Amino acid sequence: MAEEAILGFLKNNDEIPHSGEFADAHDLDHEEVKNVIKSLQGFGYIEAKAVRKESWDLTDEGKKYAAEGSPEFHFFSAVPEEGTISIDDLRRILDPSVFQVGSTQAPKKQWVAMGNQVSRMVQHVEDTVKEMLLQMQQGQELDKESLKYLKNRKLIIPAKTWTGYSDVKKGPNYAPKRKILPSDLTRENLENWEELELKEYNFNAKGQPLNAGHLHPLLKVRKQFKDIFCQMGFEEMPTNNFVESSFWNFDALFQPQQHPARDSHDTFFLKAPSTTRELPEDYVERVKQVHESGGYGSRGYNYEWKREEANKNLLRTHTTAVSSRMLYALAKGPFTPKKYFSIDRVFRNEAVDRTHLAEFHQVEGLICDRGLTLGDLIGVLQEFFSRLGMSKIRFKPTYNPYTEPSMEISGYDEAKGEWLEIGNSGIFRPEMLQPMGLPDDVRVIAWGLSLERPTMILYKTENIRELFGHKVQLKKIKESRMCRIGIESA
Ligand code: FB9
Repeated sequence: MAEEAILGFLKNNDEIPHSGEFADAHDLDHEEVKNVIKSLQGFGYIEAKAVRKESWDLTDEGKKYAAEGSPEFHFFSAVPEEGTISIDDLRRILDPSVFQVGSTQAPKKQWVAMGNQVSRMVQHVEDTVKEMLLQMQQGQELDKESLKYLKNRKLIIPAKTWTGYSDVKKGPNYAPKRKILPSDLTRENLENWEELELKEYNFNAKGQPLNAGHLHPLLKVRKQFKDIFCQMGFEEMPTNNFVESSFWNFDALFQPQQHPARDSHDTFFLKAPSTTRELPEDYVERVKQVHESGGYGSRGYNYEWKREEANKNLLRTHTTAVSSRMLYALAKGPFTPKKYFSIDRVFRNEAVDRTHLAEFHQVEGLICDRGLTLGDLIGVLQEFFSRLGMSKIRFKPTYNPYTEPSMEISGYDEAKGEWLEIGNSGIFRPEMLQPMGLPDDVRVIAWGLSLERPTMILYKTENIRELFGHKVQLKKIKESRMCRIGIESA
C-alpha cells in the first residue's frame, strides 16, 4: 500500500517534502510510511532525510505564567518606580507563590535591589518568560537556550518527539515498482544465471536476536576479575558461607570487641542461630591473650575479651573473614607460600545511597610468604590494577584494625580526568598472624575493593539499584554489551 503510493508518487513528482503530510494526504499510517521509506532507502530505491522534532508542553505553572505573566514581573511591578518598598509589604501584597518565585528571579535578573527595603534597579522590564511561553502556545519554535531555560524552571516538559522523513527523492535504484530479486540460487534460476540479478547480500543486517540467557553485568565483570587473579597465579578461597561467627569476622583479625563496626548499627547479627557451635579452643585462647595483653611485640588492647561476644553469629561484613580462616588453616600445616583471592557478597548495615546497598560483592587478594614488604604490596597492586585498565595509581595512608601499615588506593580515571578511590590494602598485623601459628618471618599483604563500583563505571550505571535488586531492568541487562575491563568501557 504505502510502497506503491510512495514509488508511484515519485514517478510523477520530484520529491515528497514531508512524510507526515504525505501520509495524511494519502490516508496512510505514518508509522508504516516511515518503515517503507526506511526499507526503500536501504535498497537505494529512494533517498530521504530523517527528521526528529522535539515538542514541548507547558506545565500548569507555565500555563499560569503565560496567562498572567511571570512572578518576577509581578514582583518588579509591585516595587515603586521611585523610592523603595519593604520586603514585608511585598510579602503582604503579593500572592505567596508569586512572592516566593519573584523574590528570587527578580534580583537574579538584576531588576530589583533586595534588602529590608526593595528598590528598582531598572525603570522598565520585558516579561520575556511570558512572551516565550505564549510563542510556544502558538506553536512557534524557540532556540535551544530558551528551551533549556524554561525546562530548568519546570515551565515546560518534553512532549512526544516527532520523527519522520523529508526530501524523499528517487534513489539510484529507483523503479516505480520494487523488483523482488531472488536471494537464492535455485535449480530453476540457474538456467539463465548469466543475466540473473541476485539480491545484494546485506552484510550489515543484524542477525536474529538470540533469545538466550544473559550474564548479569556483575557476573561478566566478576569473570574478568577471576581471569586476572588466575593469570597472576592466585587461587580462589571458598566463600560459600554468608553467615560467620564474630570470631573469624572480627576477633581473629585483631579487631577489638568494642570497635564501632562490631555493633548492630554496622553489622547484621543473627537471631537464630545466634551463636556459633564450635571454635578451635587453643587458637581462641591465643586470640584472647593477644587482645587482652598483646604478645609478639604488641601490647594488645588491654581490655577484658569476652568469649560470648566472639560466639555471636552475623552476616559477614567482609570476605577478609574467609582470609582469616584460610590463613589459620595454612598455619596448621608446613608453611607454603600462597596467593589467594575471594569475590563474594558481604553485608553491612549501612546507610544506602546511589552507590551503596546493605550488601555488595567484595573482591579481595592476599599473598602470604616470607619477608614480604610494603614494596611487594605496591608492586602487586600496580600489576593488578594495570590489568584492570588503571595504570596510574597512588596510595594514601589509612587505618584498618587488621593491617599496619594500611594504604587507600586511588586510580586516575583518564576519561574523567580525576582520581577515583579504587580500594584499600595493607599488611596483616602480627597480632593476627602469630596467634594462628604462622612462622614469624611470614608476612601477608592483602587488598580489597568492590565488584559493584567497577561494574557501575564500566556499564555507566548511575544508581547501584539498576545493577542489584528489584529495580534491575532485565532488558538493559540483555542488551548490555560485553565490556572488557581495561580494554574498553561501554
Ligand atoms: O571498589 C572501590 N572502588 C573502585 C574499584 C574499582 C574500580 O574500577 C574501575 C574500572 C576500573 C572503580 C572503583 N572501592 C572500594 C572504593 C570506593 O568505592 C568506596 O567508597 C567503597 N568501598 C567499599 C566499602 O564501602 C564501605 C569499595 C568497597 C571496599 C572497600 C575496602 C575493601 C573492600 C571493599 C577492603 C579491604 C581490605 C584492606 C586490607 C586488607 C584486606 C582487605
